[in-house]
Amino acid sequence: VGNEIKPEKSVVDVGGVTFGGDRFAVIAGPCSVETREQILETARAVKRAGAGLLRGGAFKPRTSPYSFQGLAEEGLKLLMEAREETGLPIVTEVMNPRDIELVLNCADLLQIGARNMQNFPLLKEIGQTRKPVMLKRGMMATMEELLMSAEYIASEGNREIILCERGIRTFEKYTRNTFDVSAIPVLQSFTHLPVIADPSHGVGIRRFVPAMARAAVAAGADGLMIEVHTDPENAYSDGAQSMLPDEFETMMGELGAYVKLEGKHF
Ligand SMILES: [Mn+2]
Repeated sequence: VGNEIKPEKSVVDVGGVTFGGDRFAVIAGPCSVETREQILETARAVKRAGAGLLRGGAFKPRTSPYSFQGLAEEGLKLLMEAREETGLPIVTEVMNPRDIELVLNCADLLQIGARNMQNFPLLKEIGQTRKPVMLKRGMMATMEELLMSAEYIASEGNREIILCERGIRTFEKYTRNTFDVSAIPVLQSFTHLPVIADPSHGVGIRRFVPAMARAAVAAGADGLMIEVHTDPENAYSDGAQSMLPDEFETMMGELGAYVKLEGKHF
C-alpha cells in the first residue's frame, strides 16, 4: 500500500461514491441498527443532509459482553431495506470471519473496526474478497501498524482499501479518545490509499464533532464518517457522540466551504 509502489492516489469506488478523487465522501448513520423505524428515518435524514453512504452496525464489538451486541442478520436486512429506499450504499462492520459471507451480501463497504485492526485471520479472509473495505485504526495502534494491517488485506489481492483515523487512547480524559489529525497527512505521505476520519469516535462528544470534522477536511481527509441518531439520549450505543439529524445537516452546510477550499465537492 506504499506510494513508492504506486505514486498516484488510489480511488475506491463504493456503489458509485468515490473515495480518493475530487469527491469528499461522507458516511453517516447510527452506531447500531436498532429498529426498522430508526434506521429508515436516519437514512432519509442523512441523505437529505447530503451524506453519500449509510452506516449502521449489525455486529457490535462492545467493551462489555452484557451490552447490546447488535441485531446481526436482522440488522443487515434492515440496512438493505434502507438502501433500497434511499439508494445510499451501506457501510457495516464484520467482526468474525464466519460472518463474512453474510455481511458480503449486504455491505457495499465492509468495515473492520478499531478493535479488529490486528485480527489477522479476518484481514486475510477479507483480502480474498473483492469487496471495498474500510480499515479503522486501532485505539492503541501506530500508523505503521495500521499500514501493515492494510498490507495483510492487499497482499491477499484486495486493493480496495480505505484507511480511517478514529482517535487513539492517550492520558487525556476530557475526550473519549485523542483525535489524531496528524495521522491524515502523515498516512497520506506513505500510502496511495484514501484516508478518511471518524471525528465522532475520535472526540466522543457530540458538540465537538463539527470542529474536528473541519479539522479533518483541512488536514486533507478524503471523507468523513459521522454517527447520527434520531434519539441519541436513548441510543443503544454511542449516544453521547451521535448528532441529531438537524445538527448533522447544519454541520454539512458549514463544511461545504471547507471542502471547496480543498478543491473537492460532496
Ligand atoms: Mn460507534
